[in-house]
Formats: sequence, C-alpha cells, structure tokens
Amino acid sequence: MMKVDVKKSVMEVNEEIAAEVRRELGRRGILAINLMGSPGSGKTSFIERTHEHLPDVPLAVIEGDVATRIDADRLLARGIETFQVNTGGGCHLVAKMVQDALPQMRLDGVRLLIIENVGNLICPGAYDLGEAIKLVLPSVAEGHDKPRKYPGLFQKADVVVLNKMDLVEAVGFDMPDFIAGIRAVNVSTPLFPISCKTGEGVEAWIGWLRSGTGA
Ligand SMILES: Nc1nc2c(ncn2[C@@H]2O[C@H](COP(=O)(O)OP(=O)(O)OP(=O)(O)O)[C@@H](O)[C@H]2O)c(=O)[nH]1
Ligand SMILES: [Mg+2]
Ligand SMILES: [Zn+2]
Repeated sequence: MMKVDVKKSVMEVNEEIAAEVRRELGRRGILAINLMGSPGSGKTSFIERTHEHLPDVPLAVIEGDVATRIDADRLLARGIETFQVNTGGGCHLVAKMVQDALPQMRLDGVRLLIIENVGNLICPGAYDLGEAIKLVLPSVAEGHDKPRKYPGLFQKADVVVLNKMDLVEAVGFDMPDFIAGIRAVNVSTPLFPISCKTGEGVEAWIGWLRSGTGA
C-alpha cells in the first residue's frame, strides 16, 4: 500500500512541475515536442533532419541520455542550442529535469524546443514534461509489431514518425500490420513514414509541423 501512495505522489509532483514548465514555455512562445522512441530508432538523426528543413525556425534541444554528451555534441556541432541531461541510470526524463535545464539555455528568440527523451518505449509516456506534442518515433528495424506490444506509448502519441523507411525490404517490415497496430490503440494519430538517411518523407512531416503549429 505504502508503495502505491509514494508512487502516486511522485506522479502528482511531476504533473505540477510539468504545468509550470508548460506555462513558462507558453509565456516564451515556444512549442515543445517530447520526442520518444527506442534506443537507436533515429531520434537525434530526426532532430538533425528537422533542423535542416526549418532554417527559419530557431530551435533548441534538450538531450536526455543515461550517460555521455554524444548526442548534445552532435547537435552543438551543427550550431543547435543544446543542453545535455544525464539521468545516471534513469530510464525516462521527468519535468524537473526540463525545468532545471531551461534557465541554463539561451532561449531568446527560440520558437521550437525538442526534448529527446531517454531511448525507451515504455515509461517516458507516463511523465508529462510540459510539452505541447508527444511524438513517438519507432523505426522499421524494430519490427511492425511494436505498437501492439507497447500500446501505452502509441496510445498517447499526438503524432507518430516511422523512421528508416530505406530498410523496409531488408528487414521485411509489414506496413499494413504496423498501421493496423497503431489504429488499434490510437485511431487518429497522424503517421509520417520517413528516412533520415535518404530524406524520404521528411517534407510531409515538416508540412504537418508548420501547418498545425504555426512553427
Ligand atoms: N538506414 C538508416 N539508418 C538510420 C536512419 N536514421 C538513423 N539511422 C542510424 O541509426 C543509428 C541511430 O541513430 P540515432 O539518431 O543516434 O538514434 P537515437 O534514437 O537518437 O539513439 P539513442 O539516442 O541512443 O536512443 C545511427 O547509426 C544512424 O545513422 C535511417 O533513416 N535509415
Ligand atoms: Mg539520440
Ligand atoms: Zn523510466
């Protein structure tokens, strides 16, 4: 019993901080995306592609990883304002990490904030970070059954971007089954198949982002 009570209060505290983060981002006119997906699905590559296609939209990134500055260094090398958060073993970000990162970033003029969550298809969906959009980014390399096997995250997704379309043939990815799996848990989420390697499909994602958000 105690354990359940403690867990609930941790979630409640997170909700409160997320609401504060959301207000702060709203005040600054920043649209925030919580980018979630398995380790290696291509989240950082997706940020790089998105940045390339939105040269007119000032971007900042919070990079969540268990360890290392590898992803932050990749983005900083491209001139993207990036703050690295290391969870030291934690398998998801919490709103407090975002709240603590924001004052340490140069956000003047920034319009879009992408928060790359720790690679994980399970618990990141349970922790509101104060974002406007929950974006789930699986890749075909992980297999078409993932929406059925990890329904929680796909159910919460505001948008799904399916990466590594260049590998569909190589891995025997069954697109109709993947789509059916998504629709079983989330009837309305938009789905954008892309390849960060070839650039296929990236324009359609950018079009959605611009039209829906004014970014
Ligand atoms: N073939 C192919 N490879 C890709 C594509 N996108 C990313 N990759 C490769 O996939 C690997 C992982 O890409 P990352 O962008 O680092 O993935 P990530 O999700 O940020 O990884 P973590 O932060 O470690 O969870 C790298 O070797 C990329 O070059 C793609 O569209 N096609
Ligand atoms: Mg990454
Ligand atoms: Zn976790």
